Amino acid sequence: MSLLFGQIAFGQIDYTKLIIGRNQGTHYFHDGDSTRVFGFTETLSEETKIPGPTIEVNYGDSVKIDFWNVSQGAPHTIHLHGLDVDQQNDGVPMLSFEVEHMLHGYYYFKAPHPGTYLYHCHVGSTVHLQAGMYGLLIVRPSNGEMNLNWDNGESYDREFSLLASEIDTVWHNDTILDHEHDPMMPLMVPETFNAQYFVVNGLSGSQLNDPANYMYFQPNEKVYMRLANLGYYGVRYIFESALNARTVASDGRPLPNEQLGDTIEVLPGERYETFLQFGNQSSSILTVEHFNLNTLEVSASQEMVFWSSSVGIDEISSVSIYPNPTDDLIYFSDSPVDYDITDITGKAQIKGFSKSSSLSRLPSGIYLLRIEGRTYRIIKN
Ligand SMILES: [Cu+2]
Repeated sequence: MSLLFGQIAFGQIDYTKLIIGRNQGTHYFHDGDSTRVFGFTETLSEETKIPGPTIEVNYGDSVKIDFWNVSQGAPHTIHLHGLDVDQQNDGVPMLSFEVEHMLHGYYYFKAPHPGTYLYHCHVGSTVHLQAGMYGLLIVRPSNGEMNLNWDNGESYDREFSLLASEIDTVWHNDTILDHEHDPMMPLMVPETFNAQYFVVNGLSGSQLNDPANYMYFQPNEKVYMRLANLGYYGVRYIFESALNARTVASDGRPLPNEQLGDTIEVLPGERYETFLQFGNQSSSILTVEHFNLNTLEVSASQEMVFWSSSVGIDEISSVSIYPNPTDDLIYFSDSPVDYDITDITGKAQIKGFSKSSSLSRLPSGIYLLRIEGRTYRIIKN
């Protein structure tokens, strides 16, 4: 009767999610460098990515996370950050259980308030987390409705989730990652955490404003942003004021009063939920700053791009614009034509009537060239 006992103890399970723990992943940075990472995947064939898969559940559901640790070496856990779960299911090794190599561990919880949460491994505390074992957990309304923030809440057309963190590759060498595991002994790790890479959804530098990673929207859409930080730096998400950013929830709870403001500061472990209202703009820039929590100095300021799907971009290869990416001079026509070059916010940079143009005075970045009613993308090195 033990099976029956189990069903009574946990009640009916509405949703089971398999999460696999791995310790042999490779993360590639924008500058071509790479580093070893730990991480979570949903299938055995998948590459380990930072962050791990987003776990999505419905408010009120009884959820079982089936955590399968296929990695060699130290055990792992899943700590559900911000969820009200009991201690046995909280994934803090000293207070619940650890999952050894090739074993399954099961975490049970009833999905609390709709909102944005985090999960991460809690072994070696900071070591496995920064090695890459973390991801987002979203609790949707009770009927599972997408495009609604909570039961009887506010609807939206589209949502984007951004999870900021950092990577200090010194912490990723094999000696630290392949540590002997003794829960009573502190790990020998570097005294400082000096990130070389500041990431959002695992992307850094030019990866953040690569068209493949644009956040695409349609004109006049209302967009819901889930803004999270699971690094060791503070993070500021800075929207253009035209989007009228309106923050309505923090750490999985509606705010008593919505906060108007373009800058949303998110400290480690925090989450905010923010509405944006798009109009007819073709694009908008989101600036993401990581700042040192001791000195408050900004360590990285990077840009992400919202791009209107209604603005088609012709591929550069369809006309003879060369070289691209370009350092300086581009040629785009056999005979002089009217052209204008703007940055991706639409701000005019260069205008003229010519067969070619020099970009030498522009900083490196992405620009748009318009000739004869068509738009082309130029990437300046
Ligand atoms: Cu771990």
